[in-house]
Amino acid sequence: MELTAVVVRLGGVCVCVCARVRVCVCIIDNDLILCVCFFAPLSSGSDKVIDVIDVARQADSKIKLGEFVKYYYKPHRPKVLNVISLEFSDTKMAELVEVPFIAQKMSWVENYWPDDSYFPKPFVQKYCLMGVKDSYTDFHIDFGGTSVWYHVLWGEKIFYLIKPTQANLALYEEWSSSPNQSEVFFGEKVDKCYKCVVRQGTTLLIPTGWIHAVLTSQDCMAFGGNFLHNLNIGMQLRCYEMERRLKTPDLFKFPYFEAICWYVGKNLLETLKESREDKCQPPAYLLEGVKALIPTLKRWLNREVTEPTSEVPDNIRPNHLIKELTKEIRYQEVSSDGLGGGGSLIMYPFPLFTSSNSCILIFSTVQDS
Ligand SMILES: O=C(O)CCC(=O)C(=O)O
Ligand SMILES: [Fe+2]
Repeated sequence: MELTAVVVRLGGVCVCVCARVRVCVCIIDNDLILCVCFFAPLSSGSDKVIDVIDVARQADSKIKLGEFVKYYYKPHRPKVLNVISLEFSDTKMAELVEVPFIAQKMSWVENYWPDDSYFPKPFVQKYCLMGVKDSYTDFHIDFGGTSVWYHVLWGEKIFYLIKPTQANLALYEEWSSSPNQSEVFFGEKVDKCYKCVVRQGTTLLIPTGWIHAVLTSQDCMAFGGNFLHNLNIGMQLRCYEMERRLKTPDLFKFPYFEAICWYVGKNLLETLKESREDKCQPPAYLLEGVKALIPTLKRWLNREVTEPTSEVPDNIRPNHLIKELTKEIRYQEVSSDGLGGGGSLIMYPFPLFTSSNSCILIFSTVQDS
C-alpha cells in the first residue's frame, strides 16, 4: 500500500558544479534554506574514520572517509556499504545544511538543554547518509522514539513504515528479541506496512516511534536529523523503556536521554505554573506528556537505589520536582472538572505530530532534471 502523504511542491534550484562536487540550494517558503556541498575526497577530511555497515553481513565496521569515497566511485563495487551514522554538527559542512525549521522549533535539545550542563550536549541533529543501491537497514525505531527528518539530496530511498500501535510495538519487541530476527521480514507480521518512496529533492518527516526499514533503491546521498519534542512524550518514554528491556547498547541510544527528561520536567513545571497564574489551560498533549513523565521519573529515581547510574542534573531536586509536577497536574484536573470535563478547544501548534501520530509529511522541491 502506498503511504497517504501530503505532498507540498515548492520552488527550488539545483546546481551540479562538477562530478565530484554537488551543490544544491533549496528554498522552502523562504524559511528553510538547504545548501549542501560535498564529496571532495581529496580534501583534508579524507583521513576521518567513519562507521560503515556491510549490508550483506549486517555488520558494523570502520573505514576512512577517503577510502569510502574511492569505493563509492568504483564502477564495480565488491560489496554493498551503507553509511548512516556520520554526525557532522562539529564540521564545516554543518554550516551548509540547515535543519528544517519545524525540527529546530520543537527540539528538546534546542529548547531545554542548558549551556552549563554537566553532561555533554547530545549531537544528533545532522547526519549525512551515503548508501549505494541495494543498501538495506532492517526494521527499527530511532533511538528514544525520536522523530526524524530525511532529505534526499540525490538518489532515492524507500521507507517501509509501521505505525507504533500498542499491538505493533508488542510484536516489534518480540521480533527484536527473537533469535531468527534476521530471517523474518517484520513487515509481514503486522496488519499494515506502508511504503513511501522518497525521491531526490524531497524531505520526509517521520513521527515519534514509527517502526521503519529503509531500502536504498538508487545510489543516494541524504541528510537527516533526530529530535525529541513535547507532542508525544508518552511514546518517547515507551520507546526508551523498550530499548532498556532489549538491552540496546548505549552507543545506539539517545545520548543522556534521562538527563534531558529531567531538564524537560523542570521547564514544563514552569510552563504549567505560568498557565495556572495566567488562568489559561495548557494544551492537552502537554498535560498528557507530563502525566506520562511523572511515573517514569519516579521509577528512575527509585532505580538509583540499586543501580546508581544517575543522570539527574545537579541543579535539580528530583523529589521536589516530581511533587511539584504532580501538584500542577492535580490542579489542572480539578479546574478542568469545573469546565464540565470538556476543557477548551486546543489548537496544536504543528499538525504534523498530533497525538494521533499518524501523519507523515513530504516536502518536495521542484527538480530541474
Ligand atoms: O538509510 C538507511 O539505510 C537508514 C536510515 C535510518 O532509518 C536511520 O539511520 O535510522
Ligand atoms: Fe531510522
